[in-house]
Amino acid sequence: KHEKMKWWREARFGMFIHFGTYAQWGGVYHGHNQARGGAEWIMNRAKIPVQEYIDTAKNFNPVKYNAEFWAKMAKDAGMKYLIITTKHHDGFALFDTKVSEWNALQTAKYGKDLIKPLAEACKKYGIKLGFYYSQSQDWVNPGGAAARKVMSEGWPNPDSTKVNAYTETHQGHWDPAQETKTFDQYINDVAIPQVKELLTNYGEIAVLWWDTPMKINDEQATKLQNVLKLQPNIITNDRLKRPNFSGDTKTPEQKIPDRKELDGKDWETCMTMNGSWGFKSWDHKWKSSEALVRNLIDIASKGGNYLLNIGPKPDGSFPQESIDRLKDIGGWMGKNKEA
Ligand code: FUL
Repeated sequence: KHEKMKWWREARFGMFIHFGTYAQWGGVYHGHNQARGGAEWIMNRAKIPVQEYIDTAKNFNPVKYNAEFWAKMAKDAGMKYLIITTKHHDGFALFDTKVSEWNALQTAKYGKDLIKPLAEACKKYGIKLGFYYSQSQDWVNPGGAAARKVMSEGWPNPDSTKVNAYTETHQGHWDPAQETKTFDQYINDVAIPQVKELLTNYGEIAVLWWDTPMKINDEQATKLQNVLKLQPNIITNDRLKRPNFSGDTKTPEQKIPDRKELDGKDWETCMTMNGSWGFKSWDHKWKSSEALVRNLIDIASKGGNYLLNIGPKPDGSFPQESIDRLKDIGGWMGKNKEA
């Protein structure tokens, strides 16, 4: 274990990327700003019907997506690794998958694998590549889990009370299309084969970043964990299943632990630059470059890693505010190297 953790412990700084068809909504549903939470949650928060969400995704066409630029931005900012959402909770795969048509190649206008060029670009720039994969929640592939989040009263439509009552009796689901298969079928027929594809088709993968460990049982988690043997040196986080599957790293979210909380485990603070992981058009509360550098110093001095997030726009470009901050951090890094 020590050996495989070596690069990670020295890395200190990585790029998180939350990209998917949720970027198209930008935190707005039918003219209403999303009431709460990250913009990548809009489908669940607004209880968007599965078919409507798919129909919107058909127009997903990130023509400005430039994997080389993404990897170079990470490199120039002093980051050593990059973790991308290959599939977030909406279940949309950014990669070539044979087990579901709900992917960037078959459903979206774009029609191409977004992960392949990123794997090549990361290799070129010496950036380690990691995959985020939402193993439990999947709101479009039938059988996937859905966290129970209530809609705000009257938002985005007056029927919210009715919808909330429905999700209450349907394990968080809001559309019958989500329940035509069992969770076990989803795990066996979608999650496991997709993780196999991810760990087979893109070369060396440094990290598997699981998320929201709900509904999953020990047997299902064990099966997913066994797939990791395809990449003997892969590092995983603590979000596959709780308890019993602690993984290699702890994942404080949006916060930096106090010294007294640290217990000798490897940890990585993931954080947004504004308030959302996925692109949110109307969130202008950006942290200053100075605040981000201070966070990095604080985290590094405590022995952790900083995983700083970018939520690309629907056309695949980085928000200018994110580019500005990455450049500032890179400048600070450069100055520090000279000194
Ligand atoms: C959370 C997710 O639900 C968010 O959407 C985001 O991916 C964050 C890093 O983890 O728990």
